[in-house]
Amino acid sequence: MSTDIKKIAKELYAAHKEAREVDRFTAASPAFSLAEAYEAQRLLLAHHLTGGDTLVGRKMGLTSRPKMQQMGVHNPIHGFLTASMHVADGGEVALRGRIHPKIEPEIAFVLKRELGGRPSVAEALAAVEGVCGALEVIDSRYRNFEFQLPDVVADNGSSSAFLLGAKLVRPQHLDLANLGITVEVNGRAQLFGSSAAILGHPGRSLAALVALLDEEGKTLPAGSVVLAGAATAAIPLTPGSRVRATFQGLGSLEARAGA
Ligand code: OOG
Ligand code: MG
Repeated sequence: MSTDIKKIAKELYAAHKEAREVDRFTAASPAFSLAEAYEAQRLLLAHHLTGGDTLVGRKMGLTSRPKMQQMGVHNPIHGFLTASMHVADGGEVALRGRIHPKIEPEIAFVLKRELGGRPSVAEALAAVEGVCGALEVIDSRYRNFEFQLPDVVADNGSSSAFLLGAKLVRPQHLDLANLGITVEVNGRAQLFGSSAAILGHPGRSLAALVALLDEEGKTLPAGSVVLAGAATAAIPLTPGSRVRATFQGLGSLEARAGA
């Protein structure tokens, strides 16, 4: 029996809308494949767009060892970012409407021109307008954040919201291969990391994303925002907490969790 991709996308969209967890699909359908999962993700995006949202970029996930170890899944994946997922720097991330949100520091790229094909890291970075620090809120729609690779791909890489730092810096003005990152919660340092954790260099994540999209016959349009993947494990977003991420050369940004 083949997997019902349409049903999976519909269930994940409903789980997102209603902030309710579902069981991972690979439990009931062990044959659910990665190719089917990306198809389900495309259908999930179509549900969001039909609901009035717009596509503003892409995210990479599981590009660092801390994340792979935390989640028990060991291959980079990608997902989409929509306009309604964006929260302003310093803004509130509502906990109502989310299931079990976590937050993680990311490096983001903003493209000045379209990127397609299979670029080298240098070619990919040449299309970048600027780099900024970012935070991603992830909120797996799966019970206990438990999934296998096809499940998390279908669920848009657990993505829920993202915040971008105000300081946009040209990539050539940064030592992107080793930017220090600190995350403080309510003023206390909780996580330390380096951009080196992201495939050795976040530019590799960008180039890998473009190559993965090329396999689907897609490109990254000018203006796209790309999250390269978290450099550290994610931490639970607790009610009323303030999470501040500081990036060497890129300043800091802050998210406030709602009640
Ligand atoms: C999967 C999403 C991973 C990242 O930055 O590695 C991700 C998860 O942890 O639920 O966004
Ligand atoms: Mg992430």
